[in-house]
Amino acid sequence: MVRRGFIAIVITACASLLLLASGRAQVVPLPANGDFEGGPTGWAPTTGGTLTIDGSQPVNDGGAAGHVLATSAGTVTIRTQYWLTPATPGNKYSMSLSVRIPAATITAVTARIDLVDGSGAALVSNLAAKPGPTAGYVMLNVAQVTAPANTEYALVVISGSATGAGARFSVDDIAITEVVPPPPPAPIVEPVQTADDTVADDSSPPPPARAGSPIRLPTPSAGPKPVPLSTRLVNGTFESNLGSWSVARGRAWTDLEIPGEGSSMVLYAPAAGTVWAEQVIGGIEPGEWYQASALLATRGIVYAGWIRIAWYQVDDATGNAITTDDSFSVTSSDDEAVAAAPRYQVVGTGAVQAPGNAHSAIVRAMLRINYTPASLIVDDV
Ligand SMILES: [Ca+2]
Ligand SMILES: [Ca+2]
Repeated sequence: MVRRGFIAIVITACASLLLLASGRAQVVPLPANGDFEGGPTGWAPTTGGTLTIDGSQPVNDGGAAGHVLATSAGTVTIRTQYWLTPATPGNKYSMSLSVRIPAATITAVTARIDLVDGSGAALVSNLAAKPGPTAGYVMLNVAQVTAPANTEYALVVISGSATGAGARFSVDDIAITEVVPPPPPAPIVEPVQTADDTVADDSSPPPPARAGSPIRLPTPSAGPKPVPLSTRLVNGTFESNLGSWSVARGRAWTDLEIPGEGSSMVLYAPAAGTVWAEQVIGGIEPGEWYQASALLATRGIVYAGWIRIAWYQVDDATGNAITTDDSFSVTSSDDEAVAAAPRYQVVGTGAVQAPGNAHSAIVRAMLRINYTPASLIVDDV
C-alpha cells in the first residue's frame, strides 16, 4: 500500500535525507479507539471476564479507560476487531499503552501486537509484560515487529493473569506506530522553502486514506471541498498567546520559535505520557467534510506529535467523543533531536467526514513522549 498521504514538507535537502534514511513513522489511527473515548467500538468480546469502558476507575487521560475484570482465576483477555486495523507487508509496527494494575490479584498484564492474515491467523507477534501491581498507570512498550508477506491486519491482544474472580486491571491510550521503510532512492525532494511558503500552500491535496481503511474515508474526487477547521478556530496562530486554547496535562506557553511565524505554542511534556492543548468548535454540520492541519516541529525526543479531531454529539463537546480522526504524525529520534537544523512539517487529517450525529468537535494538538522531557512547537492550526 502506498502511503501517498504523508505530507512532509521538508525545509532543507539535508532534512529530507534524514527523513528518507529513517523511514516515515505515523501513529496508526487505531479503529479500536485505543483511548477508549469511543465506547466499545472496535473491541471484540472479552474472554475470562468483562470489559467496562468508562471513568468508573481511574483513567490515564480523557474521560474513559478500559477496565478489565476477571470472573475467575486464570487469564482474562481483551482483543481488537483486527479487521478494523489494516497493516502492510514490509512496514514495521510497534505499540505503546498505559496499564494500571491496582492490586496483586493481577500478577501480570501482557500486551501483544499480532500481524495477521486475512483470516485473522497470526503470522508474527511481539509482546511485552508488566508485573503487577503498579503505582497508577505505567507505560508498556511493545517492540517493533516487521509485517511479513500476506499480512493484512494488526490485532491487539491484552491479557491479565488473575488469581481469582474480581481481579481487575485498566488499560488506556493504546497507540500503534507504523514505520514505512524508506523508498528506493528516486525522487529527491527539490526544495528549500521557507516556513511561510509551506503554510501558505493550501493547494496541495489532503492526505488520502489508507486503502481499505474503514475509518478515514477518502475524499470523493468530485465531492465537496472540506471545510478547514482553521476557519472556525480562534487564535490558531497563537498571536494572542494561548487565548482560547486549554491545556490538558503538561504545560504550554508561547514563544518565537519558527522564523516568520510570529508567536507559536510550545507544548511541553515533562514525563512519559501524552499531553495536549485543545479548542472546542461548535456548529459542526453532521456529515459535512472537514479538515484540520498544523505546522509542527519537535524539540527533544518526540515519540509522536499530531493533530486530532474528536467529534461529539452534543453542541458543547462534552461527554464521550463519537470518534476521532488523526493526522499523520511527526517524530524525532535521538539523532534528530540533536540535529542542528530544526524541521518544520505541516500535518493534516485530510478530508474527514463528521459523523452523522456530530454537532461539535474538539481540535487537539497532541504530544506523546516515552523518555525525557520534550516539546512540540505548534502553529497555524
Ligand atoms: Ca482514555
Ligand atoms: Ca504564529
